[in-house]
Amino acid sequence: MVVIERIETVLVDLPTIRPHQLSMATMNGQTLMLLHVYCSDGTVGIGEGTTIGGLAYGAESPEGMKLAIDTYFAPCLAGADANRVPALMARLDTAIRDNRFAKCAVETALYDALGKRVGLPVSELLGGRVRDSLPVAWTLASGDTVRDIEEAETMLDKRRHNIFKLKIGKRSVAEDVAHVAAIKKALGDRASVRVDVNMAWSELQANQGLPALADAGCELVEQPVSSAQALMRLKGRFPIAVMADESLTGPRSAMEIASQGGTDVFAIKIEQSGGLRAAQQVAAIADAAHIELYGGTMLEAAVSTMASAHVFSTFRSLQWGTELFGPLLLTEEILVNPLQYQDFELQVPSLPGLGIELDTDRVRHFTRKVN
Ligand code: MUC
Ligand code: MG
Repeated sequence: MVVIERIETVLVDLPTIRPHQLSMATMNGQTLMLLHVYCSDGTVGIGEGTTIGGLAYGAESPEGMKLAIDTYFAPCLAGADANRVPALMARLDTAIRDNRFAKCAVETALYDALGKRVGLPVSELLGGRVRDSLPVAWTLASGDTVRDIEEAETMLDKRRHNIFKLKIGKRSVAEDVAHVAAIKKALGDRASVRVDVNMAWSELQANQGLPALADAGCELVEQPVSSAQALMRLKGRFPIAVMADESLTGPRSAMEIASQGGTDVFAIKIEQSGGLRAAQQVAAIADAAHIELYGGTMLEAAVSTMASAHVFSTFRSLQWGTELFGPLLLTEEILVNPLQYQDFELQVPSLPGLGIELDTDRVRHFTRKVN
């Protein structure tokens, strides 16, 4: 039997290429909680836990995940059969409540190790991929309309992105709508424009903002309000797709939303779902309820971005593409071979496990010294 011998975690701090402005936080850097799972056959799996703006997005932080894994997850998994990933996750679910992001990091590492052991990519362990590359949106969030337009033009020229998500919700509804309209006017039919309000609007503001956004040529609005009930009330009211993000916290919430009126689209995130298989379950619920799919990000670096890519590659429908651009927002490369972004898509590797290798020197260089 191959058993889990030990689990090690580190915090890695990486700068962003520019300040990234969201309604609830401005990010100048990203902190990754990277973990290694060492197995008795010599295989080593890697996983990542990342959040947005520390605790600005949710109840877990990279520092908290490290503490939880070192103190509670690692003893719970030591000595267990490393091949039985669903059984290991069930064991964690019994022993540890919530901690969805940390669980996702652990499950990622367990599947990476299993894939390396049996010579299969994670996507095949998850039932099999239906695509080898994924469309990738870019987020315009410099806080400045002219700079955002320049950034979008550069991305179009490089053929890296032609879908743009604009972060709004920090300014007034009228100012935000003017910002979106200016960008859509500059880009025209060459690009699709969407917005993410990150829950900043009241239902009244959303009722004012959505029709104006639709008029401006914006095709989708992500989580304009915090209440799932209000989100569902907005669906179908204006000619703009309504997408759930923060309201989706795994299969149970997906089931509740799907059965109570639903939204047009689900932004599925592996960490927010509580893991790779949980994200697939959210996708299955969406499919059954005729809710369209989008592959979301927690602005993760390469490890969790690739774990997400393997999961999303198994989705039969992926009507709105993905936003797996996280590594491109960081100034530093932490892989031996960078992820492949070309012709508006991210390639999903077909090597065993996640199909990536960490550059250990660079990871060590950016590892926080006092953990
Ligand atoms: C979110 O709320 O979707 C995704 C892209 C981005 O810039 O921020 C994230 C978080
Ligand atoms: Mg969002």
